[in-house]
Amino acid sequence: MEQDDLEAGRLLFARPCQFVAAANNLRALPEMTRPEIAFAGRSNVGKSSLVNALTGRRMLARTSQTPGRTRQLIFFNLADRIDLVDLPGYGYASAPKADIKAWTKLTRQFLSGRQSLQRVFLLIDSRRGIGTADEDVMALLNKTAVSFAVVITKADKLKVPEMNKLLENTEQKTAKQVAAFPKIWVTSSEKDIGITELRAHIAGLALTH
Ligand SMILES: Nc1nc2c(ncn2[C@@H]2O[C@H](COP(=O)(O)OP(=O)(O)OP(=O)(O)O)[C@@H](O)[C@H]2O)c(=O)[nH]1
Ligand SMILES: [Mg+2]
Repeated sequence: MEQDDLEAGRLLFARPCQFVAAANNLRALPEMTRPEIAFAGRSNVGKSSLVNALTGRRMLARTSQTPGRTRQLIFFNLADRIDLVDLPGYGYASAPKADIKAWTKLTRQFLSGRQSLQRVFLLIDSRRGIGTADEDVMALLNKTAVSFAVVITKADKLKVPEMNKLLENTEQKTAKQVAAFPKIWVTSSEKDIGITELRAHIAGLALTH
């Protein structure tokens, strides 16, 4: 990655990032004023932690050991340039059924019908790899032609050979996805791996609008 891009990422994420809205139904979604990028993935995969790591603010998005922490779509305005959207997780079996259905429906609606949505980051836990629920989400994004990129989280949990195997497997599973961005991002919010690069990539997305 070019030095200029990294610098653009650093500058963008050094600017203010503010809470805009928390939505638990379609009517509560904020107006589409800025381009948006959303963080999607299973419960507990590390979506909120990644938003915090990117923005360098530990407490911006609420994280938790308990899966199912983020129950609404949370919008953050980054530097008046782009909104970061922290989504509720999917695929957490022991959450109350009615709730999970409601989150999934709103999240699905958002992912499939939001014109301002530029890119979805689909987070995959390094210890789990791509599962059935993730494949369902990829199918939805393909169908609705929403561009997505796979982001491996918790990279600190794997040794190099394990990571290489995971990457190979992930590449195989995403190769056939037409809406998938070709590069797979490897990150650790805890150990600050890949965060600088992801910031630069997002700055690139913000610049083109
Ligand atoms: N080792 C390690 N743990 C992480 C990392 N990122 C997140 N975690 C942990 O994973 C757990 C879940 O993190 P969250 O950021 O709340 O996950 P989430 O995807 O927002 O979860 P929901 O909101 O429930 O869907 C927390 O205990 C975090 O500390 C990482 O990079 N490395
Ligand atoms: Mg969360």
